[in-house]
Amino acid sequence: MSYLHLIDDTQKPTASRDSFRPTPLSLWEKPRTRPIRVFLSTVPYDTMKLGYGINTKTKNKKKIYGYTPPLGLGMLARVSKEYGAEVIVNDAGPLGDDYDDVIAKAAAFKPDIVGFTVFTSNFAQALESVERVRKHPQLKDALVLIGGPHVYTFRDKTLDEIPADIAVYGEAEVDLHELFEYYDGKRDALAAVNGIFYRTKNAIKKTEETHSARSLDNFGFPDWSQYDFSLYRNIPGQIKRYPMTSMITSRGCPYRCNFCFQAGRFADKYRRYSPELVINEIMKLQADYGIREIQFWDDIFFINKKWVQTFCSLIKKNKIDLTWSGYARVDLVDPDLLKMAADCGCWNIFYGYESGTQEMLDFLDKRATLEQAVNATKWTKAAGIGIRGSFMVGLPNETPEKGRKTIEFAIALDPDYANFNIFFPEPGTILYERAIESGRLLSQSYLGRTVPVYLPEGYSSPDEIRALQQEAFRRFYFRPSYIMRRLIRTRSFEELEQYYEGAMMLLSMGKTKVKYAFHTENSKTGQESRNVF
Ligand code: B12
Ligand code: SF4
Repeated sequence: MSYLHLIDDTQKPTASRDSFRPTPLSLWEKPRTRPIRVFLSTVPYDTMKLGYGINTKTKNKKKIYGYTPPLGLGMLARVSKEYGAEVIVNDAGPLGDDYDDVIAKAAAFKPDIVGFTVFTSNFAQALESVERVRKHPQLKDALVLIGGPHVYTFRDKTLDEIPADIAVYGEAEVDLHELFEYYDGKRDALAAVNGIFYRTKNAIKKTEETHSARSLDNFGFPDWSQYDFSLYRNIPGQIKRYPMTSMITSRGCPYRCNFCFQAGRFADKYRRYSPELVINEIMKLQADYGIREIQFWDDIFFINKKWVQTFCSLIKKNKIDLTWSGYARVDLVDPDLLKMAADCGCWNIFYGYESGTQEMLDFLDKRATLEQAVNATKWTKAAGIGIRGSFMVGLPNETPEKGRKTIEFAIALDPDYANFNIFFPEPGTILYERAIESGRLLSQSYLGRTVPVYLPEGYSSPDEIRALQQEAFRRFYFRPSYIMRRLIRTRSFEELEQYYEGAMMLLSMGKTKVKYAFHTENSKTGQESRNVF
């Protein structure tokens, strides 16, 4: 592809080099006449529609739900500013940006570097975004970076598929700083910038890993000034008070559930900020932005009792008025811990229950029991904390009968909200490898998460899985006792509106008709299929 920047890391950069110099040339000016300009963006992607198959258009107006601030880009903005660069974070989803909007904003900023986050789910949108940057006359010289979960997994292949210059394949704080140093001549060659794949004349080259190199306390927190907090409204029922933000107090997960990206081959090493630093940051967020609620996105917020105890005691000591929620494992909570959390503002916990049969939990290497799920649920309710539960249907080895056991278990546990996800074999995980080997991946694979992409032996068709998911939502949410309870507990018009919209969203799920075929080598071109459903 002729529009790609080919980088020759064997030569020191000089302004006289033409075809292989990294662009833009302004980055090489010595002394630099202006700071490096960095435009960081998420790609246009309607999370609710494409991620959950939910139509968010209610009462003839589109409401934007399902977004929280892109913390990764905020971290990179912080690194950029600390280096002296000028930076903008553009969160396309909640802004309602389409490609033209993103590209117009980028062009207006005249960036030297344009960076996009790529998820596997939004690969197509990332590809389109990068291609448009390449074609835009005012952006064609910008260096294009990509990073995020998709790059963690697909590594050098991402540069085969997306015409970016550099792919950062892990967490990027250190790598971006090193890239800036390279432009300032403090690093001899791109080969000395760790954690990246980059193009040379003949090949895509990889540099050393920086993965999980530093303690999180040294990284600091995102540049919060990049976010317009009024934009962020997560799914109805997930947030109690606004303005809200999300926050991460740890990275990685020490567990190895075989379906989970966090346990995948390229997952980060587990690390956590100190509770004192987190509390400090929360107080700053409240003083500067009036934040009233935090959704902790840690894979397991309640992983270490001592950490949570210190965190809670600091909330009390500093009289912080905060409501918050986080993820927990059913085997890691106890009544004391839950009471303490409730007492310092925790109003909701998210449990990954996954399945209603022990056989499936063991198969998933979840290392938790149904009994622990029952106890954790009982204790959480007793502490006065609400529960969101996540379940999966359409798992390998599952049959519709076992799937129904999951529905019945969810109803018996009776959390406040339950999500029934169709199993998605996440690239980089053990179950993904097995799904490939089994030949039961469907050719709709990466178009979205709203349809089955894997057909277990026990199901006759993908539509049977979708029907089971629908049945799960219907049986769980449209129970008269559930509806009554929700209505009785409703305290404000805003809550009522959220429940109404949540119900409308559920009713709009799964309306699209999809044609499937088993995935084969040629499926991408649509030329071959063994069995069409
Ligand atoms: C918060 C979150 C969300 C939020 C906000 C997303 C956002 N814009 O950041 C919301 C709710 C919108 C969301 C939605 C979805 N999410 Co999500 N989400 C997360 C979560 C819990 C935390 C992300 C985070 O903030 N991490 C902390 C920051 C500091 O790390 P980071 O984002 O990875 O960023 C670092 C690096 O990746 C890299 N990097 C990131 N971007 C860029 C860009 C450039 C240019 C460079 C150089 C580097 C770089 O540098 C950053 C700093 O080190 C992760 C799980 C996790 N623990 O990471 C899942 C996760 C990222 N989500 C996931 C999924 C599947 C989804 C959905 C598809 C779910 C759905 N059914 O719709 C949607 C898709 C949304 C989309 N736009 O495509 C998967 C992604 C798997 C994959 N391979 O793509 C994850 C890993 C969860 C999981 N275990 O499976 N998500
Ligand atoms: S499912 Fe939860 S506990 Fe298991 S690896 Fe993923 S984040 Fe960790």
